[in-house]
Parts: sequence; C-alpha cells; structure tokens
Amino acid sequence: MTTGTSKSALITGVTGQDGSYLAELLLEKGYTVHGLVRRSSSFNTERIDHIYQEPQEAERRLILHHADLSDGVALVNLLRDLRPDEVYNLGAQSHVRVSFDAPLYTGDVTGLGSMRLLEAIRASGVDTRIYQASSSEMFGATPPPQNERTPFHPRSPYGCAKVFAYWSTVNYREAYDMFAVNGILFNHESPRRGETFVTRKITRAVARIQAGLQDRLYLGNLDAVRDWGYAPEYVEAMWRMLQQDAPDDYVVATGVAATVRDFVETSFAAAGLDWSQYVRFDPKYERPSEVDALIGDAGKAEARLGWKPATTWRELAQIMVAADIEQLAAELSGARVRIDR
Ligand code: NDP
Ligand code: GDR
Repeated sequence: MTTGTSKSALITGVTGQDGSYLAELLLEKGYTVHGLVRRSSSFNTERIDHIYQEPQEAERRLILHHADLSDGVALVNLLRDLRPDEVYNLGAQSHVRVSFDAPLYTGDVTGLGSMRLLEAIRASGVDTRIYQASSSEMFGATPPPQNERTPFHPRSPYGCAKVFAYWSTVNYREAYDMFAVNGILFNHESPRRGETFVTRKITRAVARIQAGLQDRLYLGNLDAVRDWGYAPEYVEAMWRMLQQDAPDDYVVATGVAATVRDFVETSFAAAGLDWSQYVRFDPKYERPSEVDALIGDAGKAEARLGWKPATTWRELAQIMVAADIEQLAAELSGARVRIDR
C-alpha cells in the first residue's frame, strides 16, 4: 500500500484531536496515512475533512478504513492487508468523567483495544513499530513531578484501562521483541480539542458569552492542577519516538502547571471578561475520585528525542479563545468553518 519508497502508517483515532494533527504531520513527511474510522450514524470526520481525499482521486495518501478497536478480527485483517511501517494507537474512549459512567466500555476500548491491536500485529506477522497513547492519568494520586519512573496510581476506569494498555505494550516489547513504545503524554489541547474537555468547554463558553449567546458557565473542581501543552507539538514527539534505534517509554509535558481556575481567568481575560461574573459550580462535573495534580518532567524526551515544548498554557488559552471567537463568528455568518488551524 506504500506509494513509491515512502513509509506508511496506520492511525487509530484519526478523527480525534491528536489523530488529525498526526495525520497532517505524517502527510507532510511523505507518508501514506491509513486512518481507522469507526462507524457513526452522523459524520465524525470533521477534524480531517480538510485533508480528506476522495477514493477516486489518483495517488491518494490519506485512506480511511472502517473498523473498531472492539473488533479484533477487523484489526488483524487491516494489519495483514495494509502492512504499515508504523502504527499509532490513539483510539480510545478518552473522557475521564465519562469513564465512570461507562467503565466496562472504557475498559474494553481503551484497555483491551490496545492489546487487540498488539495481538493483531503479532497474528498478522507484520514487521511494524507501534506507538501507544499512554496518559498522565496513570499517575493519578501519585504526587508531582511525575516522570517515567513514577509509580502508577490511577483514579478512574479510564486511568486503569490506560495502565493495562501501558503494561500490555511493555509486555509485547519484552515477550515478542516488538518495537512498541509508550508516550506518556500530559494534557494537551488545541482549537480541535473535544468540546467537553475543560479547556475547550471554557474557551467555547468565552466566545459565546462575549457574543451574548450564553450567560453562565457551569464547571466542577476549579482547584485541579494540570500541565497543559499544545497538541500539534505533542504529535511531533510521538513520531520521534518511533524513529529511535530502540523502543522505550517517554513522558511528554511542559513541566509548568496551572489550576483550572487559572485557565478560566486567563481565557476570560483574553476576551476582556471577568470570569467571576459568569462561572458557577455544578457538582455534576465532579469526579467520584479526582486527580489533584499532574506536572510532568519531560527531561528524558528532551535528552533523547530532542523534543521541547514551545507554547505556554497562557498562550494556549489565548490561541483557543481566538479560534473559538473566529469559529463562532463564521457560524453566525453562515460561512464555512475552518478547521485547518
Ligand atoms: P479524542 O477523544 O479527541 O479522540 C479519540 C479517538 O478515538 C477518536 O478518533 C474516536 O473516534 C476514536 N475512538 C473512540 N472509540 C473508538 C473505538 N471503539 N474504536 C476505534 N476508535 C475509537 O482523543 P485525543 O485525540 O485527545 O487523544 C488521543 C489519544 O491520546 C487517546 O487515546 C487519549 O486517551 C490519549 N491521551 C490524550 C491526552 C490529551 O490530553 N489529549 C493525554 C494523554 C493521552 P470518534 O471521532 O468517532 O469519536
Ligand atoms: P482530564 O481532562 O480529566 O485531565 O483528562 P479534562 O479537561 O476533562 O479535566 C481536567 C480537570 O478539569 C476539571 N474540571 C472539569 N473537567 C471537565 N471535563 N468538565 C468540567 O466542567 C470541569 N470542571 C472542572 C476536572 O475535574 C479535571 O481535574 C484529559 C483527557 O484528554 C484524557 O484522555 C487524557 O489522558 C488526560 O487529559 C491526560
């Protein structure tokens, strides 16, 4: 399936925030990109529409395939047919709060799904490298700063599922000599962030409040501390991990933290608004067990991958507010909304 001498990659979760940025990055590097898309009753490809190519187009380099991380046979068939050089497992039920409502589904897709993919690689006999999207949520209750040697103490079904996937990846590396790596990524955001994660929920609300379309924003725990980075920079780290001579696991983070309250204040201020007039508490958004503080130490990624973050969380908040204001203005004027930010 590779065109010419360039590499090919399979991305699960290609329709998500990270999948869309990674697909762009790999296309720029000359890869043929295969994206796994799950069946939905409505369109779920908005984040990749700007790079989509019709099946009839000659020399297509972005090719979408229907499958699902819950369908192990489909994964074997896909791997056997495509024989990609690299596999990026970004697909997941990725919402921590939702994982308390749908714990078994989250365990199935986010946890077992990873092992299905590893097993599909083994069963199909494809010589490939695999990246597993591991998460700072695995550290959970272990105090910061967190690095590759920090013990895991997950605090949600999502975190537990990611720990399972992490160790499955390590185990397949050790047992079968697979080039399998874990990127332990701390929170990373962008204008493409899902609307129910806290940063995007805030910046979207700022745009709507400024336009007079909304007068309240209901949030949960404002004291949580997070290490927020900029998603396009983080997908570069994923790619670098698969270009190394030997497989290993890496933390990717900025090392700088802020509270949800700080992010709220900065985002509202970016639109000239005083947050305290609009933000209200709703216990509905609290979690049965919370992760209080995540602050990453990405020293290993800097030393070995030459990776360093560039965008601060304050700049990120400003980028996201500006993008949401622009998107809302486009929606209100009936213009086509740009996603290629
Ligand atoms: P998103 O929630 O934006 O994207 C998740 C992707 O997984 C979507 O493409 C979604 O498809 C797909 N997906 C969901 N269920 C299935 C399934 N059953 N089979 C196949 N695909 C499925 O997540 P992000 O882009 O933010 O994150 C990418 C990965 O990185 C995830 O695994 C996440 O857990 C992990 N991660 C994210 C961090 C972050 O801060 N963003 C930090 C650390 C780890 P659809 O579009 O149809 O919903
Ligand atoms: P997180 O991200 O749980 O860290 O997981 P999220 O943005 O959902 O929450 C961050 C913090 O904000 C607090 N919070 C709220 N969260 C949401 N979603 N909605 C609210 O109204 C709200 N009010 C306060 C939360 O309690 C939490 O402390 C993300 C996901 O992308 C995971 O997939 C990924 O693995 C981790 O980041 C690293």
